[in-house]
Amino acid sequence: MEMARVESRERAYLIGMARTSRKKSNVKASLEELAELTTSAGAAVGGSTLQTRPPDPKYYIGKGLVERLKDEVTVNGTNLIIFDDALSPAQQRNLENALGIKVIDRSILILNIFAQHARTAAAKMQVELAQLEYMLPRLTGAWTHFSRLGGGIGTRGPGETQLETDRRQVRTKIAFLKKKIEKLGKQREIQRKGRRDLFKVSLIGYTNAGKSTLFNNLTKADVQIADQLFTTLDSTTRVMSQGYPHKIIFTDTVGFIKKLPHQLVASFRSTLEEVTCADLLLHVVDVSDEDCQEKVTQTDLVLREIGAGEIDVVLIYNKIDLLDDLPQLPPTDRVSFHISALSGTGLDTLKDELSARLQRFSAQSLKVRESFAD
Ligand SMILES: Nc1nc2c(ncn2[C@@H]2O[C@H](COP(=O)(O)OP(=O)(O)OP(=O)(O)O)[C@@H](O)[C@H]2O)c(=O)[nH]1
Ligand SMILES: [Mg+2]
Repeated sequence: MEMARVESRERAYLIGMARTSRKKSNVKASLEELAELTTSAGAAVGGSTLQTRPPDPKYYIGKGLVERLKDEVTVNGTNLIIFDDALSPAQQRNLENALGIKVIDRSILILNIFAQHARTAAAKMQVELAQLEYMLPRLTGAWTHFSRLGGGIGTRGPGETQLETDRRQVRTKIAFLKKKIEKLGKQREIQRKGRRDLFKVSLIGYTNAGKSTLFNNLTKADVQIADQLFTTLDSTTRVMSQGYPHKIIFTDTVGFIKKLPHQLVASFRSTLEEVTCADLLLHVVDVSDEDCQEKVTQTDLVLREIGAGEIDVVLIYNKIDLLDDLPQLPPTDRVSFHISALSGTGLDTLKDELSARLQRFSAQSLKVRESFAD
């Protein structure tokens, strides 16, 4: 049985496009990440191509490559094409008609991984909403024949249910989900009000940086950790007092990625509000990753997008146990720490910093309360 499953697995061919050759190395890194996303979603990567040219209105890629892809399909058994960039619904449809196989883009892939990893009711609702919002403008053409092209990536909802493809039903479902998510947001708001006077620290960063590992280490919680993209989708909060001068609240939450579909950012707003209400952000960075500077930049972009760009940030350079020497990183005016969340190296120094900031925060809020009392 296991054999049959592997045989029927989707075999994907990946395509990235650089408008100028200057952009090539960025696109190459992005393609490598697309390959990771593809395997995370459960498909095999059969090959990839990086084209340097302006996009073609009809197929996005050049006609020569469309011909080569036909060979990929017949000779190598490719049954899925994944683009690193967003395709217009028309381009997607033209390519699918020319090749006879499913064509998707990075956004659908990310949405699909979120759908597979959603465990809690809240995460499931938020992912489904994002998927439906993404599909709605596409339902006229390309999407409806996904059912003809079979299941797999692009058709899965949370919990492996098939997504609706009827416009009217999709609209009704969107309205229903929005209402339920709004209710959930209100509950979270009430919880947050109860913690108004406490020092709130949120762990944020690129996916797979080690946020949950650090969170577990700081709080002795038992959040799931895995070497894959988007393990954590919901936020977890713990109040700590042991080892700190006052109560402190830690929150672990969903990771960020380059080109995070904006539908996801919108529907995860209530989860991400834990981040926007924090007093301090611990920006966790995997320094063993060659591309970590670019990932810091991308994370900062998402932070600004969700309205958390003004919050105090401490950089946490994580996974130093994987390096022989401390990493050479460009100078930054932000406070930074080198740690290994896995082995615990550097955590004492980080905790001292948190204690000091907590003291200052508590002294400040005491002053504010006294001035109100006067
Ligand atoms: N060597 C080493 N590995 C680490 C360290 N911290 C985390 N990891 C590993 O990195 C992988 C990702 O860790 P997580 O804590 O799940 O990362 P995350 O940032 O929560 O990831 P998402 O929830 O998927 O966004 C796991 O395999 C961890 O064991 C570290 O300090 N050193
Ligand atoms: Mg995590």
